[in-house]
Amino acid sequence: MPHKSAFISIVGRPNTGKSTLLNTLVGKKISITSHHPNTTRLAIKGILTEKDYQLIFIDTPGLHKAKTSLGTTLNQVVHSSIKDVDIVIQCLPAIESIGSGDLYIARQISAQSSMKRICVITMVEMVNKQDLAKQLISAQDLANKAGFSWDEIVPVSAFTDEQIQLLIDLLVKHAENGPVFYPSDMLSDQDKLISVAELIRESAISNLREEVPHSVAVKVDDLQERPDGKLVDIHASIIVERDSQKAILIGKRGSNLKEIGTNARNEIEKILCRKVYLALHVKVIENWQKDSKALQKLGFIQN
Ligand SMILES: Nc1nc2c(ncn2[C@@H]2O[C@H](COP(=O)(O)OP(=O)(O)OP(=O)(O)O)[C@@H](O)[C@H]2O)c(=O)[nH]1
Ligand SMILES: [Mg+2]
Repeated sequence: MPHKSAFISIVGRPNTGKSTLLNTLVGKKISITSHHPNTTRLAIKGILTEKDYQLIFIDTPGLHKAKTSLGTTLNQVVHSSIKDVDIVIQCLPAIESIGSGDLYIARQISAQSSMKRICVITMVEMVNKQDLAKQLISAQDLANKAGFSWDEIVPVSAFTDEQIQLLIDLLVKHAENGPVFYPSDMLSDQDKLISVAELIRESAISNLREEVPHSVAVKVDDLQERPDGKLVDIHASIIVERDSQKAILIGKRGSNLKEIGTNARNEIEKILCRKVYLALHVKVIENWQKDSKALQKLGFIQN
């Protein structure tokens, strides 16, 4: 069989299970996830390599109505990630009705005529067969309204792995003959400093409520391996937008920050396969989400 490969963009509204799906498809945590919307802020590649094929998935931020410069930048990331891919997956959660946000996205992918369009109904272990059947019909209607028909509609659960292999098989079916783009042992193209920053952000947002997670950014200031090779020293800044958020993040006598640090350290040790010393510093950059200079400094906007 000739070798096949495809670049596959995963798009959808915020909180529709895109990053969890990517991690399940690749079999490793590549992209951070949370129950808060707008968790993903970068186009993150996850790579699945088998003998006969290589699938390169691109996780994207949830497309939403932008209220800040950050939101606008994130939406631009989505728009550019659906150009020049071979296949696009639109995620629609089984547990929510399909609405205008989904239609907006479907229309965007409708405009890209050359690629395959696959609808993935996520979180199917949460609904019964009847509700799933209704969602499948709504998904079909969505494509009709946007002016195309899906190449496949696949209901899956990233939690129970239900139909994940079927989805992979269908993606391979739609992939064209093509080369191996990345080394077979490479699961992601993510820079080590970014992966570490993302794990710290994941730990921080799982510890926080309501609007605060949106205000959190993380920057690794320094990462050094000790000469004996056994320990990695990491200094990182957690950035928030207001002093009140800084106080929440730190918590009573530093208890929250300590918990955030411990959880993040455990996850970082898994990816670096070393013991880690992690020092976290909390900084305030007033309204950084609305400040294009700050966005540039934090690496969201390339200059
Ligand atoms: N029950 C269930 N929950 C899921 C499944 N997949 C994802 N979730 C949950 O749905 C929430 C959102 O998942 P994410 O993967 O972060 O969603 P996302 O689409 O990447 O979100 P953004 O990055 O904010 O756009 C998290 O709480 C996940 O644990 C699933 O298959 N079943
Ligand atoms: Mg995500």
